[in-house]
Order: sequence, then structure tokens, then C-alpha cells
Amino acid sequence: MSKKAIITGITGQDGAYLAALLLAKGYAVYGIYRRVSTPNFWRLRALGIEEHAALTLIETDITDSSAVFALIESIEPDEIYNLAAQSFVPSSFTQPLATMHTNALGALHLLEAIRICNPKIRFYQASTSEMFGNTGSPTQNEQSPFCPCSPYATSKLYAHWLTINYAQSYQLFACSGILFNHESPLRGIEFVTRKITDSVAKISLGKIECLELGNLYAKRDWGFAKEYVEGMWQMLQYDTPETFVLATGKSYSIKEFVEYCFTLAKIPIAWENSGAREIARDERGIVRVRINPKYYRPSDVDCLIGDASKARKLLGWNPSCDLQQLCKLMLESDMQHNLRS
Ligand code: NAP
Ligand code: F7E
Repeated sequence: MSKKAIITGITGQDGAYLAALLLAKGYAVYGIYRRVSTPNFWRLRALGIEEHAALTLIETDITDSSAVFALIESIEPDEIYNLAAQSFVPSSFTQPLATMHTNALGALHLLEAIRICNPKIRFYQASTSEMFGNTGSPTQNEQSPFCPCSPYATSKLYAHWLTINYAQSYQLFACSGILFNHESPLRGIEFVTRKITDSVAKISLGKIECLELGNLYAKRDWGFAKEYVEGMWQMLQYDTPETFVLATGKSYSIKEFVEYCFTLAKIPIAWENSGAREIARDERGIVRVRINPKYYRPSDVDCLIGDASKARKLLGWNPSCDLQQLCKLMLESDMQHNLRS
């Protein structure tokens, strides 16, 4: 009989890629989405799995503990992947309580339901490199100290420790993946990589003139989402529940990502000025990038570089997509979208 997996956050970037992976492996997948006024299954459609016979979509808000209990009791899953979250860091500063409800209490509801209904269910918690914050260590692995810089990061740290605590206290197979930034053509448009690739595509097609950004000097370790969901699955197949970092080990600034994209689009740019007055002009002198201070955060993480040695050694996880390939993939996809719309 095929294994049954629940994925919370099925309408998000990782939810869609993970669903495609599990369906390809023969799982029966139960995708959890919350009620919204306009259905948002476009990512499942983009991957060609929206109508898959082994995919069942179920409306449940993970902030509702009774609904979460009922869900787990009725599905009787083998594995649960908790990907649902308010995942946009700036919104966590303006909506800290809602962020905490979903990201922290949502995980608690799932772990309690597993503990009470069936402690044999394997549980994956989507933890994040944001928990390291400005940690001070040059690279971050499973032993690095945490120093969260946002309500998002603190809410995720609660869920992370809760996952470890439930594994230790109740012998659950509950494990946590500390994933560094991972992107794709399915990334939400407000995250910086997709905002850049979409805007450069629009500039290249003459649809907009200029891209507005915040902190150009933050550095991130960016990988390809499709390779990261493979690691999530591998963690739940491992012998024991463990924490694993998934990352590429390379870090680039937002400014470097912008430069790669303009180079790929064959629009050479040159930078002028500094601070909030920094701009980039193209060869005709048109301003193509400018700073808008509204995109600055109350506090930001300066530099993240992950060390995924443990996942490479124990899981055999080995991502191959580098930043240049990722930029190309995302820019080409956004060129196609913008040509069609
Ligand atoms: P995403 O695209 O923002 O997807 C988040 C998903 O959570 C969406 O399906 C969203 O539904 C759903 N959701 C939000 N609140 C919910 C609620 N109350 N009940 C049920 N579902 C709810 O995020 P992602 O990039 O795929 O990331 C997946 C997970 O990994 C998240 O937990 C994120 O925090 C974490 N993570 C992401 C990264 C990264 O770089 N992508 C790195 C580390 C960790 P709607 O579509 O209705 O909004
Ligand atoms: O910002 C800077 C911004 O929003 C990256 C989430 O998936 O990854 C993601 O969180 C950096 C920050 O991602 C703009 O200040 C400059 O330093 O793309 P982002 P994030 O905050 O790193 C982690 C691992 C998660 O877990 C999260 O869920 O880019 N930046 N200018 C900007 N960022 C945005 N969004 N927009 C700008 O205009």
C-alpha cells in the first residue's frame, strides 16, 4: 500500500515542489490549504499536478487546533511535512501576533495531535537559517548559536525547539530542517530574488523603467527549491530524527544578484553614489535601480553561509544548481510570463 503524507502549506513554493516529488514516489498526498477568497493553486498547476489522482486537497487552517486533530485522525498519515507559515520577514514586523499564531502555535497543534493520535507518524518542521540571525560565526551549522532578528525568526525558533523537545520527551520521529534561502520560478513575487528577476524581465521588455530595493549589502546563501524538498524527504527516511542544515555553502549580496540578472538580460549597468542615494544606470544613462527606504527592515540579517556537511554525509544530499544557473532559470521563466501577460 502506498504511504500517506500530509503537506501543510501546499499552495506555497516548497509545498508544490514537495507534492510533485512525493507523488512521483508513489505517495498518496494530502495537501492542506487555508480558505482564501480566490483559490491559489497556480503552483500545483504549473507543475502539472493539480488534478493528480493521488493528490487530495483539504481545507484546514493550522491555527485551529481542533481542525488539526480531526485532520490527523481522519487521514492517518505516515508522514507530515509542516511547511505552512507566514514566511515573509517584513510582514512579521507588522503582524507579529498572526506570525506567531501560524508559525509557532501551528507547529504545536500538529505535534500535540501526533502525540495523542499516533506517535508513530513522522514529522518534518520547516526551520530556517533566519534563526541564526547575526550570530557572529562566519558559517552556520547544526551547532551554531541562534540570535533571531525578527518576529518571524523567533516564531520559527519556538517551533524548532518544540520539535526537538517532543522528539526527546515523547520519542516522536520529529525532525527539523534548517534550510537556507531557496528560490525558484515558483518563489513568491515579494521575495528579493523573484522581485529582481521579474523586474529585470519587465525592464528588458520595456514594461517598467526601474527596480526599487532596500538593503543591497545583505548576503544570502541561495539554492534551488526543487533540490531542497528532496532533502526534506530524505530527513524523514533517515534512521533517527535529527536536525539538518541544507545550504549551498556560498553567499552573495543582493547587489551581486542584481548584477548577474542585468548581465544575463544584456543590460550593462554602472553604480553611483552610496547609502539611500545609491543608483545604477544603464548605458543610456537611464536609472534602472534605486533605493527605496521603505524596503529597509527594523533589523536585518547581514550575512548567512550554511555548512551542510552533515546532510551531505548522512543523507547523501548534494545540491548542484549554482547561483548563475538559478538566476538564469528564474529570469527565463519571468521573461516568458511577461511576454505572455
Ligand atoms: P510560502 O511560499 O510563503 O508558503 C507558505 C504556505 O503556508 C502557503 O501555502 C500559505 O498559504 C500557507 N499558510 C500560511 N498560513 C497558513 C495557515 N494559517 N494555515 C494553513 N496554511 C497556511 O513559503 P515557502 O517558501 O514555500 O516555505 C515553506 C516553509 O519553509 C515555510 O514554513 C517557510 O517559513 C520555511 N522556509 C522557507 C525558506 C525559503 O527560502 N523558501 C527557507 C527556510 C524555511 P497561502 O498560499 O494561502 O498564503
Ligand atoms: O530578503 C534584502 C532584505 O525577503 C533577502 C524567506 O523565505 O528566506 C527568506 O527570508 C534579503 C534581506 O528573504 C529588498 O533586506 C533588499 O536582507 O528575499 P527576502 P529573507 O528575508 O532572507 C529565509 C531563509 C526564510 O526562512 C524566509 O521565510 O534581501 N532586500 N531589498 C529585500 N528583500 C525584499 N523582500 N524586497 C526588497 O525590495
